[in-house]
Amino acid sequence: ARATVYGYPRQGQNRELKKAVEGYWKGRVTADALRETAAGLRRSHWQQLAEDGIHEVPTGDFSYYDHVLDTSVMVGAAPERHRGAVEADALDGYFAMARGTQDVAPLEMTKWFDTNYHYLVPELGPGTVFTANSVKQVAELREAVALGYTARPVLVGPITYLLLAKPAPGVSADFEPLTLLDRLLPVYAQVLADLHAAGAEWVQLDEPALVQDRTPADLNAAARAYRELGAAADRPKLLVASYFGRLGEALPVLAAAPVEGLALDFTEAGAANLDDLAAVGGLPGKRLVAGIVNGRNIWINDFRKSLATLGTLLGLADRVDVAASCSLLHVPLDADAERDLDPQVRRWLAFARQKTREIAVLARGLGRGTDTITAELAANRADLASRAGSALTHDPAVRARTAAVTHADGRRGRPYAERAAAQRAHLRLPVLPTTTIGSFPQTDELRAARADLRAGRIDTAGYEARIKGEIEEVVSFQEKTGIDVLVHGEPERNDMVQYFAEQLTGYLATQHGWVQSYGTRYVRPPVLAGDISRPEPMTVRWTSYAQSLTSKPVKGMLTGPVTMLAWSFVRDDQPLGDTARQVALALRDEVNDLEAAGTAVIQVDEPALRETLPLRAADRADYLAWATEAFRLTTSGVRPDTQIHTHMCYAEFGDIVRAIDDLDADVISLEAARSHMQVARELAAHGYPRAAGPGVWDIHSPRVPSAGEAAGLLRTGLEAIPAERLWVNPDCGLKTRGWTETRASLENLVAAAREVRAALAGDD
Ligand code: THG
Ligand code: ZN
Repeated sequence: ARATVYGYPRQGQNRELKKAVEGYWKGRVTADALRETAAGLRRSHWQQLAEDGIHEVPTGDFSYYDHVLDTSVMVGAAPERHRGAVEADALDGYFAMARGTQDVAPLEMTKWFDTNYHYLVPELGPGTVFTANSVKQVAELREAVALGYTARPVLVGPITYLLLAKPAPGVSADFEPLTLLDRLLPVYAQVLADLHAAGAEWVQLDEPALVQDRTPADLNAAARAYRELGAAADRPKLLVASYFGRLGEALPVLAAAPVEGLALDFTEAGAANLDDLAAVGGLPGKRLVAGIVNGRNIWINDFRKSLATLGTLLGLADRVDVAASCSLLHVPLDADAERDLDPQVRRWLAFARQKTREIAVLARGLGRGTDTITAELAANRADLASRAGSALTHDPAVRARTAAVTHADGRRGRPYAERAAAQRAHLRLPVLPTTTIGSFPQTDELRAARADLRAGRIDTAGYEARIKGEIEEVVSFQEKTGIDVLVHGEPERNDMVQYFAEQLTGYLATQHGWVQSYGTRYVRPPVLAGDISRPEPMTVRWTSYAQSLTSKPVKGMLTGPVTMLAWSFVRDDQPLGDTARQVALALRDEVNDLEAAGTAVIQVDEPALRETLPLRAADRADYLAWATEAFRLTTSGVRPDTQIHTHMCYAEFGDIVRAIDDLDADVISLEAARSHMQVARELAAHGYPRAAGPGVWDIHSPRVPSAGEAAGLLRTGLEAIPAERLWVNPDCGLKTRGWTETRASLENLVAAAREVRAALAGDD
């Protein structure tokens, strides 16, 4: 059996790629130097893979920014507005599509399935003409071949590419990109021919879109695509890869297609693939690549379980190879770099390098017999046992507390109408109250102060003095501007998940565990490894300090349990719902402590609630049940007159509007400025009974909205939501904005609220 992977982290151990690309943007790195760095990274990645025992390395998975954008370039589908830039200079045109220019908007970015990676959405229309451009794919294959590697180019498959696309600006919203399939297939056939000529024996076509619910028309298109590509005269062998779950109804389609290989996910998410494969009679005459090492978490594999699955697969295909369940893009590079971690805990972790070694061991055990890997099996068993028996993963006090949770713990004592009356009396806010989402600009000085603290240039007292100074400025600005519900501005927080993870027992932080989020931006997700508890209050000091400076209410700010899970690497040894309940109880203590310290308004953000929605509709009810329950458990320990807010940052949420209602938050703020208050109409259409703040300032752009413009949006909001339930706020937190536009925009926002209030009073 062969060991292989579908893709590898691109950035390098010290994020050399980020530095080179951003340096190029700033004019400090030449195009040649950037290409040099990129080629050096590819070389070192292939070398690592080969050293770690991978027989067949991927090519073409490398990217300066995003592999879906690379696919758009490969099929000649640059949007009209970027054509000039692309023709003038391929590299600059590429970055113009990714980031936009002074005059031209970039492609839209959205999440890659249910991962935390974001891709650039292809824009297509009835007029789209595709042309083959295999330069990048051919060049990277040649590099690997010249270095002596057995290489397999990896492409986004034609069905997934079209299903991820959206109608170009100006094209009717009901245009279906999949109708372009017949035009796209000859282009793919040409790229395959070019790769064949360059020496590819196999080419991989990724079709993760086929693990989602698909219509019969989609499935027919997939059948047609692979019938046609399979019939091409001059082509390499084709491996169609699926990942992120079970293929379901697409499995018989691909099994019957004239392609030489199929890759399936056999981790927990794709477990049903095993029975489904047996049900279609296996893949006689085909190569099966078994994605058995989880490519999305950071835990070591269970070799015995994997070998049992692989053994079953042997009877179901012509040959069985071993891989990770998906590209290793979604995990950090090397757990051995985590020198600060307890070595005991380190043994439980597998990042990309450790996973490739696991794949190699499993391939050897499968091919040559388990007696060739006895030492590895023993070590694996010991590592798994160490994790299962650890005090970190099993805290009896946490277990007892979660077991004792009752239905009533997740319910506010009083219905919304009664709470709203109590809160009106308690808070005495004007109609159309103004507030912000929580964070204020994270200035260079603040980041420098954090770096100074880490480097020991200032002590804790010096750092905290700077934080207090910043809170004083933020509070005084809000008072002067006339905001009604204030925030402390979150200057002490590096990241809305990391900040809490660092303070909760059961979470581990990494030093170098970077994972690409989009383009040159990376996150370092904390590892939710064990039972979660909160040794002491996490935010009360700062919120109380801000409250001591003003007589207006200061809102307490927390990250909700679902987002704490979504932006972490979560444990895989218990159901997600159980983990969420532990985090919820820890956060509930924080909510209650905030209330006890005199905080009358507490916001629990859940920007990731929709992101983690399962790919298949059938799995969604279960998810939404534990997710909403965790939020309610977090927020239901307070008095009726304490006002619970939540915030989510996406404009489209039709598929979870019921769940949002179930959260039973008193106030929700949402992204809305770009969509002209569409969310307000959606909430109204659903009969949403509580208060809402559809954003009137799009903070994702430095543009300052005028008071008139914000007032116009408020009036539009009032058509859907009555005045006594409408809040006035920006779309999202302000940490990425500068102070200049923050000052101007918030002044305009308050002026807009006053103008509309006055008009409402005049109507009476
Ligand atoms: N926090 C966490 N996860 C997230 C987000 C977050 N995932 C989804 C979304 N928000 C991703 N958005 C971003 C935005 C900016 C950056 C990364 C992800 C970013 N990163 C810095 C960089 O790469 O230079 C590194 C930041 C750091 O030093 O920690 O700018 O808000 N957890
Ligand atoms: Zn937001």
